[in-house]
Amino acid sequence: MMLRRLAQFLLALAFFTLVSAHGFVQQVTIDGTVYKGNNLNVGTPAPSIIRLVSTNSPVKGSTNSALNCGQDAQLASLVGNANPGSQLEILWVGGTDGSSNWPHNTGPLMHYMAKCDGSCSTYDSTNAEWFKISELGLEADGSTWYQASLTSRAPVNVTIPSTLAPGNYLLRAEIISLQLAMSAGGAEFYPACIQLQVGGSQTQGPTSSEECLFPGCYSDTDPGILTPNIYNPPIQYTFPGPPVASFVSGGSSSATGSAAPSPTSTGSASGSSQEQADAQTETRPCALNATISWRGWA
Ligand SMILES: *[C@@H]1O[C@H](CO)[C@@H](O)[C@H](O)[C@H]1NC(C)=O
Ligand SMILES: *[C@@H]1O[C@H](CO)[C@@H](O)[C@H](O)[C@H]1NC(C)=O
Ligand SMILES: [Cu+2]
Repeated sequence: MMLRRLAQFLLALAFFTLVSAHGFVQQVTIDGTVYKGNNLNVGTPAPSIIRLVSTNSPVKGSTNSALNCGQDAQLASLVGNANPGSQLEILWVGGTDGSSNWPHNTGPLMHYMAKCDGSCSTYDSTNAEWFKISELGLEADGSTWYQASLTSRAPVNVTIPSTLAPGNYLLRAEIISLQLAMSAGGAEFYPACIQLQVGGSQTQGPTSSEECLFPGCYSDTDPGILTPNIYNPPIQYTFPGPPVASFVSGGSSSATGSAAPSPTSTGSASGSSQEQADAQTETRPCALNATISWRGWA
């Protein structure tokens, strides 16, 4: 058993030293309209609705200012048009140009929105009041994370709340990867901000108790961020941050996924030991130079 895992580790090491280990949002589709983002390190970015980050590396630590919109996130020059009920598909890719796929498979996908003061193309989101519109954790089998489907290039689906009042909004997409989250500070945060203008004539929004700041919404010891038992089924996962805002009803559910309105998702089924081994193999990339990762293999 140990030898097999060692072999898998060495294979993963060989593979992942060739490709970059983390990723970023490369494209957003709103009701079928494609909005391309920029690849990383491109020099002068092309006009986009996606705020460009400086690196594909994760944000570490719940008080990190980059938790807001990502590492060194720059204002983008465009805004995307959306409406209440609009369907967004967010494409996360690996590396710096999308030639590889998203590498991680363990942890939640969450989406927040915040009102911009004026156009989101000029809005400094440091003090933005974020409210949660969706959270995706484990699929119905209780052991596969929605995040795992990103490793085969599935987009993340999110719906603009069907009763949201019109205005300028940032959409903050976030992946948390938990493969190193057995110790405080180990969780990897990948935030990304998308600039929108929401039309329509709806009237609703969050209450102030449903809003928080980034950093501010999380703590390094939240049960969904410090997760020592994340590979021990049955997995009991508690999403960090505020609950999905109460005005967001069924509107946050996509056809395939479900935005669990409750803060906890419980898995009862335990995957086969091969699935578990595969899952752990795939989590190696970010563990490469973290010696603590060996604890799980010994
Ligand atoms: C988003 O929807 C597509 C199409 O139904 C599906 O293939 C994909 O798996 C979904 N993404 C996630 C992360 O569930
Ligand atoms: C490896 O460690 C260095 C220095 O601590 C860090 O900057 C880098 O992001 C780490 N790489 C990975 C893949 O975790
Ligand atoms: Cu990574």
